[in-house]
Amino acid sequence: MADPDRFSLAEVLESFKKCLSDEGEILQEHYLEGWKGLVKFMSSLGSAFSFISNDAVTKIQILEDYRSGVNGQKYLTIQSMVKYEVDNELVDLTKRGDHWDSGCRTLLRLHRALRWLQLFLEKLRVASDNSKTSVLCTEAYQDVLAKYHPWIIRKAATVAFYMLPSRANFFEVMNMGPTEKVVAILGEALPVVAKTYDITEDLYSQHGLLDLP
Ligand code: 1PZ
Repeated sequence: MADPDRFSLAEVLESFKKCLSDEGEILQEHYLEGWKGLVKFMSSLGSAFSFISNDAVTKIQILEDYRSGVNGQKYLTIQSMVKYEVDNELVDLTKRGDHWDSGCRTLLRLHRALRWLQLFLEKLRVASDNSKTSVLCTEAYQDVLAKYHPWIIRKAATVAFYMLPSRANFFEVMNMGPTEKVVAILGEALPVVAKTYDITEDLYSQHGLLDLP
């Protein structure tokens, strides 16, 4: 039985499953719930990761504030947010200005990190028991996320990755039971995360929002 007070990756993956509606809309409530779970997980990894979780928390909060604000209805799904912000010129498209903290640019940062997560978890899933989590994490980071970060962040992130526990301990912190079960849950859930990523990527691409400053 999973202990409800501990982080469980299964719950995070459940949130990412729930965030995808049958119509292909992405519900922000569950998307952000998934991110909150990941932040909880990162805090259990120690203070070396707090600069990463602090940034994620700030971004989640910006989006939560829109959701609970006067125009909250417009932020129900990622699709409705994009339409609302683009139609009303609430997005800085080329350089940071009055709308430096738009929902669209804030979510884009989480969206890019979701690609890292997908890649990292896939690497973990297929890795052997003695493979180094830090190496898998660094590879996934270099492949998809590092290009968006300045040198100083890349450096700090790479140093933090060295602190990651072994694959077996990592699965233990994930609180999902024996390794075979973790591998099975990942195999089932990762395609859903991939679908959420792809839908967001297409949406941003259609609106020319993939390089928001
Ligand atoms: C399991 C170990 C955790 C590894 C996390 C891998 C991601 C490394 C990201 C390093 C981010 C460092 C902090 C600040 C970054 C910000 O500059 C950028 C861009 O935002 P801007 O400056 O433009 O406002 N922020 C991001 O890229 C979002 C990062 C969110 C990271 C969430 C990680 C979730 C980890 C899940 C753990 C399983």
